[in-house]
Amino acid sequence: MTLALGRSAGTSGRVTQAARADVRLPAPSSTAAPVPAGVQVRAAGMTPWATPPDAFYRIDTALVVPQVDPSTWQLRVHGLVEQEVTLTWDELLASPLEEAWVTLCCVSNPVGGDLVGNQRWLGLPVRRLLARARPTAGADMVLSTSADGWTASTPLTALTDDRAALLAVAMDGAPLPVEHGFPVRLVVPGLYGYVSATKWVVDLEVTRFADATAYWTDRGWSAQGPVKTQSRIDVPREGALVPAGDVTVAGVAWAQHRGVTGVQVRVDDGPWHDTTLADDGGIDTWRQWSWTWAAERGDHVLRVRASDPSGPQTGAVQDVVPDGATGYDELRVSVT
Ligand SMILES: Nc1nc2c(c(=O)[nH]1)N[C@H]1C(S)=C(S)[C@@H](COP(=O)(O)O)O[C@H]1N2
Ligand SMILES: [Mo]
Repeated sequence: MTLALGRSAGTSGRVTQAARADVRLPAPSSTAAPVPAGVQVRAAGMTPWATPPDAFYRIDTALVVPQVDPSTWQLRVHGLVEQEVTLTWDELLASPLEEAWVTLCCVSNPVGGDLVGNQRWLGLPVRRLLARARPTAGADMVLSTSADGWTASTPLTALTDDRAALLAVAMDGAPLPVEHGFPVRLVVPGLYGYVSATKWVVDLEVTRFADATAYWTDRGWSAQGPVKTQSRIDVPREGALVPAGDVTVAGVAWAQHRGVTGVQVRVDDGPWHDTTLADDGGIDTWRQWSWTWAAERGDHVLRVRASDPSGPQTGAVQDVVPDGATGYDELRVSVT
C-alpha cells in the first residue's frame, strides 16, 4: 500500500513538476511596495529578512504531497452566498493579481522556534472573489478545503477587510513550490497558518463558526487563531562564548497586521533596554532589531520582548496548545 502510493506519487510528481515549469505568471496588477534596504540587520549569523523558499518551514498533514494539475484545478465558492462561483486556473491567472510581503507562522511554533518565514506572495485578493459570491447576512467564517481534504476556518472579516488576504499562485516571484501548495494556496496576514493558509486549496465554503469546524479545531486547537506578538534572539547563539566588551545582540519580532513598534532586551534581572529597529517592511512582515551589549564577564541570560500598538508582549509562559505559545525567548551566554 505504502509502496504503491509512493510510486504513483512519484509519477504524478513528475507531471506536476512539468506543469509547474510551464506556468507563465502574469505581471502583478499591483506590486508590493519596494522593500527598504535597511530591513536586514548586517550581523554574522543573522536570519535573512526574506526567507529563501527552499528554507521556508513546511507544516502539513500530507504523507504524500498532493499533486494538483493546474489545467484541471478549480476553486468552488459556495455556502452562504447569493451567487456560487467556480474559478479555473486560466481565469485566476487572467485576474488582477496583487503582490504582498507577508510573514507566515505556525501556531505550534515554540517560543524562540523557527516555524516562521517571510516571503513575497502573488495572488488574487480573496475579497474580490467573495464580492462576486456575495456572502449572506449571518455568515462569519470561510471553511477552506485542500485537495487532500484538510480544512481551515477563517473569520470572514479577515478575508473581506482591506488586508492582503490572497489566493496565492506565487512565492518569491515563482510558481508555488509543490510542497508549499502548488498551484494555489491561501495566505492571510495576521492569522496562524492552521486557520488560514490552506495549501492546494480547492473549495471555499462560506459558513458560520457555529455550524462548522476545521481540522485542527476538531483536535483541541482554538477555532480563532490570531498571531500573537513574539520576538526571538538569533545572534549570538544559545550557549555562545563571547569576549567581554561590545557584543551585537540581534533578532526578529513579529506582530502581523498590527506591526512591531519596539523591541527591548534585558540582561539577567536588569532593566529592559530599547533596541534599534531595522527598517520597516510593513505591518504584515516581521521586523529585525539589534542592540550593542557592553558584556561583562560571567554567565548571563538575555531575554527579549516586542511591543505592538497595544503594548509589550506578555511574559506569561503558555504552551502552543490551544492558540499559540507566549513567554520571552531567552538565551544563555558565557562572557569570557
Ligand atoms: N492542505 C494543507 N494546508 C495547510 C496545512 C495542512 O496540513 N494541509 N497546514 C497549515 C499550517 S498548520 C501551516 S502553519 C501552514 C504552513 O505553510 P508552509 O508549509 O507553506 O510553511 O500551512 C497550512 N496549510
Ligand atoms: Mo501551523
